[in-house]
Amino acid sequence: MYGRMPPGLSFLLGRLAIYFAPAMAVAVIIKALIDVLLDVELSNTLIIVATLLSVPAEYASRILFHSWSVRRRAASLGAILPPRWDGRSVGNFDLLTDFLDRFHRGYLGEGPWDRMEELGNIYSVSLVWDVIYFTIDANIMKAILAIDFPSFEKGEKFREAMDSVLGKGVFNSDGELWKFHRTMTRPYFSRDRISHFEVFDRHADSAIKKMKERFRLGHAVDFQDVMSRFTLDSATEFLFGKCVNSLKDTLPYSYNDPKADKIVEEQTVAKCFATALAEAQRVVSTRPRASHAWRLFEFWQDKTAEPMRIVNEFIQPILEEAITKHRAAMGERQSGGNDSKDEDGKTLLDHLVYITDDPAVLHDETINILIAGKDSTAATLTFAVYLMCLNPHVFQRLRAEVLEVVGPTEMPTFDHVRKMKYLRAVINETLRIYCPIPFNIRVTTRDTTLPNPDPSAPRIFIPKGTSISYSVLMMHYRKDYWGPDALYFDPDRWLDERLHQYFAANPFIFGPFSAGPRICPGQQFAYNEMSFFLIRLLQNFSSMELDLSAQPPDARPPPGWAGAEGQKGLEKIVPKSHISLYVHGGLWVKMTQDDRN
Ligand code: HEM
Ligand SMILES: *[C@@H]1O[C@H](CO)[C@@H](O)[C@H](O)[C@H]1NC(C)=O
Ligand SMILES: *[C@@H]1O[C@H](CO)[C@@H](O)[C@H](O)[C@H]1NC(C)=O
Ligand SMILES: CC(=O)N[C@H]1CO[C@H](CO)[C@@H](O)[C@@H]1O
Repeated sequence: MYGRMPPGLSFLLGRLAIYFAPAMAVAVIIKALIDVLLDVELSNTLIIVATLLSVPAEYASRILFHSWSVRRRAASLGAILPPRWDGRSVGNFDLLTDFLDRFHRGYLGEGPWDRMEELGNIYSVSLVWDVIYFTIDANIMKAILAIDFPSFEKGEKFREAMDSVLGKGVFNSDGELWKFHRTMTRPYFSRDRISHFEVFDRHADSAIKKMKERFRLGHAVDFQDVMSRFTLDSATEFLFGKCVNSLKDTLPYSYNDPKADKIVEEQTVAKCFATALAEAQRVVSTRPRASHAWRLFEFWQDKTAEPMRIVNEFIQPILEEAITKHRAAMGERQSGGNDSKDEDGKTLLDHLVYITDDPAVLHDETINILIAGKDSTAATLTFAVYLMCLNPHVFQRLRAEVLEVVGPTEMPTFDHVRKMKYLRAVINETLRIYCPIPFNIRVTTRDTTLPNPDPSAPRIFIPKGTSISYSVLMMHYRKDYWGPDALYFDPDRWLDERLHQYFAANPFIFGPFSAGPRICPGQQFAYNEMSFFLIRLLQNFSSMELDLSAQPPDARPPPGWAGAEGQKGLEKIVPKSHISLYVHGGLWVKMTQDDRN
């Protein structure tokens, strides 16, 4: 529909067609009828003014009719509407600008999420006449993601905003198409992929080596940047069988490092690829905030076009090679050759070429999984190290477990990982406090009802076509779910009596990997990758600390945060989110090498 025309132009023309064309057509017909029947000539100006006025009038009556119809449909299902948040200005523009402003300047979740105590854990707000529900209720999320799954989809708005990057892959499709992609990628995730550890090891070693070189000369390292490279290199190797080798490039120096000025950064393939991929993701993640109107901000040019050109320059030859190789192998097999049985060594691409040789499908599928898996894993590792820097006793205790279970130099195995209870607790607690995908959204495919947080009250109505935004992060901070210390980092809550009291009693209060049919298929993969890396890191380093002087001045927490309850009051960095969470300006750290390594 939006073909090759500049996005903004096609958007405007489309809207004009929707709003003005029918009114114009009716006006022309009426004018013609009056001309013929009454023989009266109406002035063209009158017709045009009437047409223009009819548009807002029609829009307003449509809204009135809609809200009447919603109340009637709710009543027919015996359901009620949720509490409503009303701003002070027409269309609630004041709320919208406040939300956007606090999204940029405030702490995680500030804006739409901080009136839950007052309004209840679900409410609706009409932003520029578009009704959105917001919720942090575990039972409602369970309904959206699992119990009433068919009534919710990612929706057209999200899909269109993401289309130029994610295309039609599993992360970005709904309905039958989603099912097709999900089935197609399943074999890749369900396999017990022990051999992954060898790939992790190679890349973990490059990452640690790079950091050691810097620490030895007294420089700070942006750990977030290193993790982004580690997950990029691992993911490209798993998906394509071809690593971009971003860990081979020089690491950046901090802004205050005398070396920072002297380094001329070379534009390697890896750097261009990583930068382009990040830029494309940044662009699409900001689009939904402007609803359909994002196209106005990219009026003449799709801002993902250039970054995606660079990304594709890397991926396309790999896909073509895989297709060619597969065709040759098929030919060989027919002429009596043999089939490689080396399942564990297969990349995702190797699996996919058996199902399809459509380059577009292969492209979208691999890009989707790359994007779905890379940043959230890197974020968890980054925030785990950040939290260990803030809580040295956690670092020491985890290191003791590493040395006890794995030993100072042994290669970590899957069995080791399984035995390491404290490691799992640290990872879970990191995922709870800094949920890597903090906010998410679904759209209803039909009228339906949601459980009321107050079980004695009627269910809550949500009409077809309504967006519902849910925050797993904010759910993780609820004291009624997690206890009075919900806002504080404490891995022990996964090991002591609190486990049974809270999480074990209601597992839906913890949802970093989502739930239901669209639950993250990479969960086990991610736990393995993160566990492996953390074990290697703690074998190699005996202490770690933040280097706050290296943190860029515009990336430090505002003084107003100090003393606030929970992690906000303890923050030494500024956490932000695009699709996934990240540390604004990077996480600058220093670590001490273990003598044995
Ligand atoms: C700590 C790491 C990770 C976290 C927190 C995480 C979280 C999530 C979440 C919340 C979703 C649901 C998104 C939604 O439905 O809107 C998801 C979906 C997905 N994740 Fe992960 N993920 C992680 C790692 C990975 C890895 C390593 C991979 C791949 C190797 C992966 C592949 C996927 C895919 C393909 C989907 C889409 C599934 C679908 O829509 O059916 N994830 N992930
Ligand atoms: C079968 O394939 C393997 C791996 O490619 C190769 O080492 C082996 O020699 C092949 N065997 C035959 C009979 O072609
Ligand atoms: C960590 O969370 C997962 C769910 O993601 C759960 O299955 C597991 O039991 C938790 N681990 C610990 C140590 O509590
Ligand atoms: C880069 C580096 O020095 N990595 C080391 C980390 O620790 C393990 C376990 O002793 C070594 O095998 C690695 O060489």
